[in-house]
Amino acid sequence: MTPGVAPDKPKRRPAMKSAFVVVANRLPVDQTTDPDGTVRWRRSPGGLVTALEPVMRANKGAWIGWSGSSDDGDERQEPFDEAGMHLIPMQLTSDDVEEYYEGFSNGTLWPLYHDVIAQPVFHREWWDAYTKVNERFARAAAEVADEGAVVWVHDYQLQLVPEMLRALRPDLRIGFFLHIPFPPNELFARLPWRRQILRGLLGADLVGFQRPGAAANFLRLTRRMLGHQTQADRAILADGRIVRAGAFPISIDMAELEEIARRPETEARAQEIRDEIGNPDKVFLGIDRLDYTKGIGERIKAFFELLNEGELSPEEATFLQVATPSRERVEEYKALRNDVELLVGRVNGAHGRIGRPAMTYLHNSFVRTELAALYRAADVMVVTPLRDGMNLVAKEFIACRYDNTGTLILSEFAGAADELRQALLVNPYDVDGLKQALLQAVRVEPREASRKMRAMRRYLAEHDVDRWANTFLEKLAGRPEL
Ligand code: GDG
Repeated sequence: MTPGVAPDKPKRRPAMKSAFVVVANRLPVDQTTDPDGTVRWRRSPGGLVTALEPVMRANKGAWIGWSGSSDDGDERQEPFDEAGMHLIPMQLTSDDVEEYYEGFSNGTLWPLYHDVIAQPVFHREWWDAYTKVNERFARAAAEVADEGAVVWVHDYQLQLVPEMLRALRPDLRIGFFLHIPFPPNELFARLPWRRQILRGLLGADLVGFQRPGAAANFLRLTRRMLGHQTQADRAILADGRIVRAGAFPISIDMAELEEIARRPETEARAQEIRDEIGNPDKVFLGIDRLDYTKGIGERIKAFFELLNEGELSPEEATFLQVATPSRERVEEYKALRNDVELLVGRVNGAHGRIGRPAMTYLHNSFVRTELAALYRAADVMVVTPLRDGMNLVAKEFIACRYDNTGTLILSEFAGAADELRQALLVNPYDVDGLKQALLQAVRVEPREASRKMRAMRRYLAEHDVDRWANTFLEKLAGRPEL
């Protein structure tokens, strides 16, 4: 069955049409409620919205996304304007949240696309909900897009939107960007709805991935599963339409973060953090969403073994791990939290002293200025995902090290490893290798560390998030030569 959508009666009529439309699972704003019950919107921090803001302003851009709240139909959220953008909130019911978001997106696709680190769960009801929610997003985009507009669809929650949208509005130029990895046939083939997903993506004119290997996986799968001809970076469909696929590694707003890092109050806070954790010689830092893809347990285990073996003492080095709460209602995430917290307890039970833990673990989220202070307070950033589309934390650390100090330990399974070649690259499954890297980072010659940091900063200054967005949009605008 083709998931093309029959034109539907518009449910609301936005006052304007946009030449540029972003479709993403979330809106770039968060809803907050004052004590008196007034609902407000606050722009959520993040590179994507910063990068797209100029394009949005220049094109009367519209952004379609879920507001983050679940609403079973009592109160409709109308489109509104904020920070130069026309925002169109999509309503999700609590069933949608359970089946489309927590279910198919985070219980099926997320583990499947991340090397099956956790077992993906396949439920037909979840797939039905995923299809229905994708249809609603596609209709909303079809309604707001001006004649010939550019529509940029984001991420794994919305992979059917390109095809559905093309069926409704063949005049549009449609781009899709996947923020997470795209798996090879050996894993992707398990998905009962594998062909539907591929067809969904092929509705776009350009499909962007973080790494070249992911784009190659996608093209190989379209050939193998759908029988399309492929040539270099493109698939040629039966009707002659060409779909391009390529790598567009996402980045960060380096200038903005560096500016925060350079503020005297950030430096003062960084010093305060070091004092509070007892001024050890070296500070290891991890900052991650609490997710099983991030390899948090592996890095703590490596640190624990170094302490157990007397290779490191808590006076020499301490570990600061921020684990931002994430997807807390999904079973796997509850189990992960228990595992990590048990391990932290063991480390501190064995090596802490009264008032002086061997490692500090914070299950909390922080404002950006505090994150910048943490990046400044650290000596060694430990980024060890078992699989990661890109990993922006690695890039943010580099942005904050304007004095060319600090060492980055980086998993070769993060997209960032393609670009940050001067990092200490590790296989996160290899605990001995991780231990060696931790020791090497503690003992590195300052001149050597500084040479590497300088090279990575030079690279990042040229490859920031603006360049990422512009490269993608320019490629999307260009007619593919035949
Ligand atoms: C997906 C892909 C890809 C973290 N804690 C706090 C906080 N953060 C911010 C970080 C960073 C972002 O969240 C996390 O980005 P990552 O890239 O590390 O990871 P995912 O969330 O898994 O993102 C990933 C990314 O999409 C972009 O394409 O790189 O591979 O999985 O910016 O700073 N921000 C605030 N408080 C916190 O406590 N304010």
